[in-house]
Amino acid sequence: MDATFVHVDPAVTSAEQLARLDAHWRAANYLSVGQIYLLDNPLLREELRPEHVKPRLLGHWGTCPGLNLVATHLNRAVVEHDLDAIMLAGPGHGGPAMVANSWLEGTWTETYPRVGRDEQGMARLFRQFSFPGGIPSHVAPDVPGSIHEGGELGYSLAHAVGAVFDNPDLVAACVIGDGEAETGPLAASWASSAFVDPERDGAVLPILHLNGYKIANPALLARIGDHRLAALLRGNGWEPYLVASDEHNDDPELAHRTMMATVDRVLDRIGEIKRAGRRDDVAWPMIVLRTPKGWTGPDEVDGEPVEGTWRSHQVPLGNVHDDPDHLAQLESWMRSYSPDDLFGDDGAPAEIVTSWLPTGERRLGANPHANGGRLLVDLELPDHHDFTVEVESPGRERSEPTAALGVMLREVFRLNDDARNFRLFGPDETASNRLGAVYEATSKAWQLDSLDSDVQLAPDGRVMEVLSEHLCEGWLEGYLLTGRHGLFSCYEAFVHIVDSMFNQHAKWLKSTKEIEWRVPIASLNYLLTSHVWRQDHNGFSHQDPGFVDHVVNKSADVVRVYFPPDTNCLLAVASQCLGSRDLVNVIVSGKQPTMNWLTPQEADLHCDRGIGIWDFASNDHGDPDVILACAGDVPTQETLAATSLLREHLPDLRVRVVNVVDLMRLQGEHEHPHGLSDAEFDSLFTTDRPIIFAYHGYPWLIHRLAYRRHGHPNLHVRGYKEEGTTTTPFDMVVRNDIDRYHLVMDVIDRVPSLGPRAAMLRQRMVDRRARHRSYVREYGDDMAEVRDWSWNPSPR
Ligand SMILES: Cc1ncc(C[n+]2csc(CCOP(=O)(O)OP(=O)(O)O)c2C)c(N)n1
Ligand SMILES: [Mg+2]
Repeated sequence: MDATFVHVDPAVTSAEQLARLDAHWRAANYLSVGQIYLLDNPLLREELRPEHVKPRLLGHWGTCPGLNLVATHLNRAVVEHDLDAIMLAGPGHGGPAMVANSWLEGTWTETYPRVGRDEQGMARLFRQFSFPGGIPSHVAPDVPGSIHEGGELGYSLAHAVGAVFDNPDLVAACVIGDGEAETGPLAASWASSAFVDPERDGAVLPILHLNGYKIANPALLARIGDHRLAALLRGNGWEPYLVASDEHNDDPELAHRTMMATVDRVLDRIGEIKRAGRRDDVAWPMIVLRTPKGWTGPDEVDGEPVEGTWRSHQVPLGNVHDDPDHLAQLESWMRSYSPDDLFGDDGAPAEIVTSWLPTGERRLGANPHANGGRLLVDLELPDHHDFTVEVESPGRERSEPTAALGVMLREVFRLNDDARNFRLFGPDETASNRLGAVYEATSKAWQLDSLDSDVQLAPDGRVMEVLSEHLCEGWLEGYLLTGRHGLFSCYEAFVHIVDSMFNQHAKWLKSTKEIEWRVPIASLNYLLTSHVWRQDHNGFSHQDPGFVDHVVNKSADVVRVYFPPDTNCLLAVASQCLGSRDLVNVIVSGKQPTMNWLTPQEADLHCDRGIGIWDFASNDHGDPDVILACAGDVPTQETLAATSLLREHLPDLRVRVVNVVDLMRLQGEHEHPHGLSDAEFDSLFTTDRPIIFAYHGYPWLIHRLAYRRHGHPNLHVRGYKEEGTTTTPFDMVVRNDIDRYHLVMDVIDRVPSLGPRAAMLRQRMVDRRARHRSYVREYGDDMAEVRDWSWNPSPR
């Protein structure tokens, strides 16, 4: 094997072919510059004057010529290889390039008819870019053909891989910035080569763009030398082919010829790999593209080198309005592309630019995979009642919620086996999260060697396990964006690793809701388990319920958060989430044996409502002295245990138990589509009685959601307050004052009528907490009265 890159001899091709490729590339470059700079005079029919230039110059030039080169050559390959292809721009700040390509192939005008393919349309194309009322500067959802905005760098390759899962004929060409390649998620993404099945999946074609620079610094991979870079890529399962512009960079012909030949070769190689089928030593081909940053732009500005340096990253000529030299340089830069040869008198692209481009849905901006909702087939869901547990009496028996969900997911896999449109993603935790029943229907995807001691690995497995939350998230997003379904199960504490990726996906969904032609896609579903309250063998590092706090910052149109209190509720909620569209659903549920509270029918009703009074636990007869509210499986158990203590010791106290499954019900109806009206909220919580709320996560969130409610001054929330360690389950709740004894104390402290009457009970609660503390230290386990507790209240 070659020690460094594979070199392919430049193609021997006709002058016409080269002229066509170069014309397309120059046209795209011209349009990219035009978008950054011009308000008017789009074809430079007049001498350029300051008033033709935008008042604020916003955009990124440096990456555009590289993206355009890739798009030009991908277009040729789509036609000549009859490819079904999409293109992802990792450096999504190169928005002008992708918009330019869309306009040239016609998809922009089809999507936005106001922006015609003529002079006036070109003026509008230029004006709209990074302009109020226009379009964003990045490859945002507004751009036809985009599934990847690339605003936050790092996710391009993971998205591309997710896109080709179960799309055997799709090629996802993915440009990766050499700066982007320094990010953790992108660095991890190279490992994806071991998860793409040559038979069942399509192919990703990574194009690592070594333009040498980021915003203000050299890029690492451009400086480590060919041997180290090639070794890194090969070690990750890729065979790197090099395409480099000539030494002086002033003759693109060599780049065109090398790119042409190399693209042909790598596509042939992909074909060979797919024909050869599964082998554990597959090295997928990829391209290392070495061209100068800001290629074809100004060579020098104000005496400083710009082309081929970091200075070309954004707007190379910044002072066009006031500096006649800058203005002249801009004009000669734009004229260097010979716009008169590229666009006709009417401003439409000339035949040489577009006559050979792909047509119809083969155009990069029209490929249906990039508007995944168009291809979305409903997930066939089993009846979740087939997996529910029987509950004869509430709070007597326990079951493992996620284990039941695992059985339901097994059936989801079976029912959708032919459609091949569902996958489960997780960082090595599917079994640990007790979802192991899925392995009865499918295995874990794995293309490498396997040993006799390995279990449930198979090249065509549909469970994706890799110890990178970034990859799980990125793959799933790519899978969803191209019209499929999935679920990400993750330890609650470590899902924070993808906080930022969630942000970006939520922003994408919010934006697409405002873009009529984007067809809704399946929701991004998180199952957060192994949660804060039950980290018995892991401790403090694993205790962090804050992802939900992060999630609720996002647009109410997009986010939903569920705390099913038991197995039957988890099944009802999961079933609903799996069938939903355009949302991010977060489900938090423990994997440990959890008390069964509701029958399947009660669970359905409760989850439909999202919040409700638990009649079986309440004795308020419509006039409570106190409301005990709860959200989350462990807080629900502590609340019910507190309720039974109150019923035993203070039988006259009228207690109402309210359980919250759908956290967004707490918000106002004008703030969230699931929000309760004030009237509903007041009837549940009253406006004047104390509310003791036991919440799964950080208590402040409940205040944040309910701060406008009439009863808010009476609301007292208990939750996780960052007290934790490796200890018993009950010790965890005691340390955070959310235990049953403390909840009883809270009630006594807040119900004015109790006062001295309950002083003795309060003291007993203090004593029980003290006894608990000494007991766990002596025996290393919870007291029997806690461990063996079940709901058995005194009669009303
Ligand atoms: C995660 C992240 N960190 C920082 C930035 C800010 N940023 C925007 S572009 C850029 C440099 C990108 O360099 P590269 O990937 O090489 O792209 P190109 O050279 O093609 O412009 C940076 C740091 C970002 N967009 N995303
Ligand atoms: Mg770069």
